[in-house]
Amino acid sequence: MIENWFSERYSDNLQLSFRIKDQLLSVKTDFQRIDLFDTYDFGKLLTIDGTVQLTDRDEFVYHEMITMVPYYFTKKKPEKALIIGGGDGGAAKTLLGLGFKRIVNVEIDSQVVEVSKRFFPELSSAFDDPKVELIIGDGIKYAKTSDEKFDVVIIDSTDPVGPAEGLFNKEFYKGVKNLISDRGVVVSQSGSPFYQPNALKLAYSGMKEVFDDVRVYTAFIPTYPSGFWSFTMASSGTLSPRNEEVKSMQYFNGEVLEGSFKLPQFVRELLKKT
Ligand code: AG3
Repeated sequence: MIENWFSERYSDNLQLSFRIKDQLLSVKTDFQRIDLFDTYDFGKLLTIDGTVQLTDRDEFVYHEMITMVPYYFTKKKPEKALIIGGGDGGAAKTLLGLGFKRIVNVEIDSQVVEVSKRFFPELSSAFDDPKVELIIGDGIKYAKTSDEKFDVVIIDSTDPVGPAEGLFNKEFYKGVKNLISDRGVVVSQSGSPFYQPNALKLAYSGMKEVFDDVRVYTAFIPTYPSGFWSFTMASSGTLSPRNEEVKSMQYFNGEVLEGSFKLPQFVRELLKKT
């Protein structure tokens, strides 16, 4: 019997493999390669340049954690959000559920949006909502040139190699800072502290140079390297959660909001050194 597998390589000696029923698509775009698989255990799986971006079964963890945590850290209830990356629509969809009035989503690769419309229609339906403005363009340029203000800025990028490299440095964060309203927040996915300490270091040290307060939180995302994932959040002024009842989602709840900031010692050491 022939078995088909997709593997994300973490190193020469380690990989995570999904047994697949079928490969549904493979496209080489101007920016990257996008593949879509139908897996046995995780439903549909989207990869970019061989790295797992989302699956039907566990996308909720990532999308809740990249939106719900910053939501509770703005001074007043946030209304306007900017998403950089996030072409699948998952982050926008969760923000719509929180009552945001305007969401600008800047995605560099129109093909990510197209693929998501075909294979993750529930997520990409966010782009049909009139409150969401989808811009196909370069987030770095957008951050430099826009003068709109947002309460929450979400950097939903790929790993800091290739097109996303420029989303993990001080120059970019400076641009982002100009787009944030009074006591608004920015959050970026910042990789696996275990396998990609560099991603976390880049995000943390870059934000430290630009913002007054920077905090790291983590979540359990089964299909990402090591399953242990970090997010880095920053603001001008001190970060503190609003005193407000916390919504329970599928992963996120009040305990997670608190607990996700409790970091293992090796992560604290890593941050101390940056
Ligand atoms: N963006 C973050 C994915 C990073 C995964 N890295 C990896 N598998 N090596 C996810 C996009 C979902 N909106």
